[in-house]
Amino acid sequence: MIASPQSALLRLPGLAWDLVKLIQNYIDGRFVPGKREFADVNPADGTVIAQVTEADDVQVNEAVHAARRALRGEWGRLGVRERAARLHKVADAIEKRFDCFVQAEVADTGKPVALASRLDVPRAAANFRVFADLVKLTGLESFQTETPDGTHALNYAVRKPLGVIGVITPWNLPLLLLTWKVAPALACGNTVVVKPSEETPATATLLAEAMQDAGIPNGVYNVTHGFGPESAGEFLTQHAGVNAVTFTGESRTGATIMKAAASTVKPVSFELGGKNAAIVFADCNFEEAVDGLSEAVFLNTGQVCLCAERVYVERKIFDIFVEELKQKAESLHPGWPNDEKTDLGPLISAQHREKVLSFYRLALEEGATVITGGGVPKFGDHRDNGFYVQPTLYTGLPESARCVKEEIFGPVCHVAPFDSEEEAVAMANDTKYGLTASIWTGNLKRGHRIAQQMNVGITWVNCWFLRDLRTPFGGAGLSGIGREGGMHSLNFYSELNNICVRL
Ligand code: NAD
Ligand code: 6OH
Repeated sequence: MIASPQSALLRLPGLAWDLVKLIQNYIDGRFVPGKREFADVNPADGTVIAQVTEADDVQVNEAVHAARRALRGEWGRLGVRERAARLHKVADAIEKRFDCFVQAEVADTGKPVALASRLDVPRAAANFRVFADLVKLTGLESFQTETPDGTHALNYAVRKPLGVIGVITPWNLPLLLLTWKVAPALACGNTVVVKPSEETPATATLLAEAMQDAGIPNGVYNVTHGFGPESAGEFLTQHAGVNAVTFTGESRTGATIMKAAASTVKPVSFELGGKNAAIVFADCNFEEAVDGLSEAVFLNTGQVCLCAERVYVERKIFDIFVEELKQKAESLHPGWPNDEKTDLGPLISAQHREKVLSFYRLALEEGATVITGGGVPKFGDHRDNGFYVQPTLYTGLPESARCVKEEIFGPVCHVAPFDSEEEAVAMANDTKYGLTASIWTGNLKRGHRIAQQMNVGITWVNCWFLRDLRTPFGGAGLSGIGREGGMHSLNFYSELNNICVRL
């Protein structure tokens, strides 16, 4: 592990904390404090693990100006091959600091060390490598055009950076989701000002050190900490010097950001909330489906936008499926992140736990049958001050219930039976969201047929959260605007200039 000014003082939750550190903004290649501070809380035991300096409007302005200057400096002059090489170096620097990144992510989120080591940090490095390779290896279309007088013209498009990109990200997969946007933005030659979630400031800050290691020039990557309204988030989205905003978070926040971006007609890319359905047929591979659904409902304590909160099961196997999923839920070990047995972390904050528990209460009012969970685990130690909830399964709710319609974002789902394919498709599609669906069947013809009827951006057949970073990623309806991933990211983060040459 590499000791560094930002990372050296982090400790794993569950071990003794002897120091509270200051997480600073990173502007134009320097770590800078702000006028106000807020607390970074460890969700596993509720202790304050760091203070974070909030960027005011002056600092956000400085960051945007630094990013604009960097566009005109060394970064703007680099060819695509060298830019790609530097992004590979960022990935190398992340891998070199692997343990630091894991510790920082775990400290902020309380998620199991095993999960951060398997998912979050490797994906951060992969995001840089994939977009570095893609931008280097892919070309753009060209057309030979016939003109009315019988001559020809040649049309070809060139890719230019959009400019300064505002990147606003949530707390559930902080580093994965931040780098999912920063990597393609930089690959296309842009510069960025990021505003990570106020709940999870650490890994975005550590990434600044990886950028320095990799020789990314000052001003290319800037970090401004703070909140949304009347804070760094709003200052960034309203700033006239920001050329585009890419945002992952709640649908309601997306609507607010869209209004802010409208005044300067900024392009936006939004990855928003979901109320995702899974459809399980009686002919599925039963064990694989139970294992898959257990991941799809409980991974990261249900705090993944792709998670299934509505599970529809063919009536023939409904009772046995519910029983098996219950066994899975009850076999999960909530606990300290650094305990190898732990496979269920806390929720992110006291406030988010209150939201999830309010849905647990609402489910009862709406007439749900509680199959398992519905409360808070008791540990008898400091974890009782953390933000854990029990993994929870409900049945028996009408499709119109708020618990079936609204995103909860916790380790919870409602399981309902269906009798026909048409009924399952209709129920799955009966939502204002449209992020993901998963279909579990031994009949691939049926899998294809249903997949094509899903009003979502991503459908998995006999799998869930199986990612190929070249594929389009995003949501329909309230779940987002646009697609990122592969060429879709490159196209969002570029200004395409079509050049028509008469021959
Ligand atoms: P959130 O919308 O509350 O916050 C996300 C970010 O937006 C934070 O950095 C926050 O500070 C900032 N923000 C809030 N108000 C703002 C404003 N007015 N102007 C500018 N910035 C503002 O979301 P969250 O609670 O952090 O994350 C959970 C949500 O994110 C869930 O709804 C989840 O489904 C969604 N999500 C979606 C995807 C996806 O790919 N579709 C991925 C992850 C999370
Ligand atoms: C949402 O919580 C998860 C989003 C995942 C991705 O954006 C991805 O690229 O895998």
